[in-house]
This record gives sequence, C-alpha cells and structure tokens, in this order.
Amino acid sequence: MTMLDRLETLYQQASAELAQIASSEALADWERRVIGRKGEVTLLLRQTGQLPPEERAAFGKRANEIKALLSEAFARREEEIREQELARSMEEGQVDVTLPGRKVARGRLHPATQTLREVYAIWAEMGFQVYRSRDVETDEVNFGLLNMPPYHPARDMWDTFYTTEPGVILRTHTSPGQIHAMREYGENGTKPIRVILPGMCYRYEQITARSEVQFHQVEGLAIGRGIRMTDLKGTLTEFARRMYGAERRLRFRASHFPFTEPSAEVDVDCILCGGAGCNVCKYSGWLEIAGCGMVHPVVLRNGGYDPTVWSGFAFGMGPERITMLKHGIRDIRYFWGNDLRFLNQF
Ligand code: FA5
Repeated sequence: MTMLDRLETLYQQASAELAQIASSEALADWERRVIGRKGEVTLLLRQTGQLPPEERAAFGKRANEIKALLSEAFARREEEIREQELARSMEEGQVDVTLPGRKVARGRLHPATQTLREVYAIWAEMGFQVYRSRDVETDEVNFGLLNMPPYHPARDMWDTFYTTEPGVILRTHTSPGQIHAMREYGENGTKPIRVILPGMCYRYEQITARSEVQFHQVEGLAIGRGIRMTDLKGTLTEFARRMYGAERRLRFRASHFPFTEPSAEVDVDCILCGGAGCNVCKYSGWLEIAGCGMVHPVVLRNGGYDPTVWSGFAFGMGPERITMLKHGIRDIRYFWGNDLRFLNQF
C-alpha cells in the first residue's frame, strides 16, 4: 500500500469513526489519536521526506487537505455533541414543579402529656392551681417530714433510688411537695391552700404491666378550716366523673399512709376488661388510681399549720394508669418504650 493509499484509508476510517462518536470524552480521545500532535495524520505527514522527491508535493498537499477536513469535521462534531449533552442535562435535571411537596412528619404530644393536660384542666376548673416541686428530694422531706422518721418501717412501702450524696434521693412520690407548698403558700399557717403537684416519681421496683420505675403522679392538697373526709370523697368523685364519664364506678378502700389519717385508696372499675378481670387490674375488676386521706396532724404542723384549727385532704394519683384506662392500653411499658408505632396512635 502506498503512503497515499494509507492516508486515504485513514481519512475514510477516521471520518466514519467521528460520525459514531457520542460523548465529549470519546471525542477528545479521537482528536488525540487522529489529528493531535502525535496523531496518525501528523505522523504520516512527518514521513513525507521518505517519499521519492516527485511525489512529495502531491502527498503533502493531500495530507494537509485531509488534516484540514478532519479538523473541520471535528469542530462540527464537537459543537453537535456539546449541544446534545446540554440538552440531555437539561432534560435530566428538570424540576417538575407540579409534583406535590414531601409530607412533613408532624410531631405530637405524648399520651402521658395529653392526659396530664386534661387532668390540669379539670382540677383548674375545680379551683386547684399547679405547684411544681423538685424531682431530686432530701430523705427528710420525702419521708421524715411526712411522719416517717429514719428507720420507720413504712419507708419500705417505697423502693427508693438513692444518690451518692447522703440524704439525697429521687422522690418516690409527689407527697414531699405538700411540705414545700404549705411552707411557701401557707404564710406560716395562716392561708388556705388548693394545689395540685404534678411530676415524675422514681421507684426501684419490679417492672410489670402496671408498674414502671418512673411514672407521673399528680398530688392534690387542700388545706382550710373545717375540711372533712366527705369533702375528699366528693372532690375525687367529681374528678372521676369529669375524667372518665358519669357512668364509671368508684370505690374507696380503707388503707394506710403515715402522712394521712384516715387513709384510703381509690379504685375505678376496670374499663379494659369491663370488670371481668385482666392482667392490668390484677384480675380484680378494679384499678387503683390514687391514694388519699386527711392530712396527718404531724404533717400539718411540719407545714406550719396548727392542726387544732386547720385541716386538709391530700391525694396522689397515677396519670399513666388513667391513660391506660382511657385508651385501653394493656401495658404501662409502652409509655417510655419510644416505639413510634405506639406513639403515632395518639
Ligand atoms: C403514694 O405514692 C402516696 N404518696 C399517695 C398519697 C398521696 C396518699 C397523698 C395519701 C395522700 P402509692 O404508692 O399508692 O401512694 O401511689 C399512688 C399512685 O401512683 C398509685 O395509685 C398508682 O396510680 C401510681 N403508681 C404507684 N406506683 C406506680 C408504678 N410503679 N408505676 C405506675 N404508677 C404507679
């Protein structure tokens, strides 16, 4: 094959290849291989000197012609590919403004919080204001001032979380707030009080379907002249009526707390099983929702009141159990289990 033939073949092949190229990467590669400084056409041109002198002029002329033709073709193809790529990227990057927006996941209140707010509202209607007491308590206020001096056996009713600081514990109930409220609001035992004290309580207890190691209580305290047990029963019955509906039944069972005398526990008939018996009501048909009683004279005195003049009632209820009743929740462990499938239902 003569050099001229090789040149013509190269021209045909390179032109055909160029027409097939579809990407700018392949195009750059083609340019380097064919018309670049070390490209095939350039190399052939450099070999002109090896031809017999009479052929050199014709070959050189044709080679330069072909190089110019290929360069032009290259420039055209480059422009076409640039336009194609631009069109493709505009197509792919297109934003469809008619698509609906992504849904924002809405947070909501924890069922315990919802119940607490309901409880606050009912007590507010009945004239009780909220008093916030502390979660970290002293042994003295949690027990001592509530008529349970050190080593009193009744302390065993509350399995306590102790801290490394001697005498400092996590409150086992909201009752120590009674002492704080009386001392702060009572003005040395001269003013009546009507408060509720909501908050988290902590007990080192066996966790079961109805008992957790942390749970809310809502304490209530009313101090005045001539407050009697019938006021306590009437007030709690009215609360239950507003909270659960008029058809719910309530029972007061005699009980014992060192800080009340007399003392009682309050049960409602179990909504979950309709009184037939289930694991939440311990197969009794009744669910205990509160402890209560008339404030013990020792506690009144510790709060700054003269028990011969002043009297009062107190109660402590468990809103988690109230929520379980309202929604038919069969296990208290769902409350702090952080399972979204549970929480999303409220
Ligand atoms: C008390 O804690 C007394 N301080 C209540 C009281 C207040 C009596 C004022 C008299 C005067 P008790 O341990 O029974 O009592 O708890 C009261 C309520 O808290 C129970 O009825 C129950 O609803 C709730 N509760 C108690 N332990 C747990 C627990 N482990 N998990 C969930 N709720 C609980």
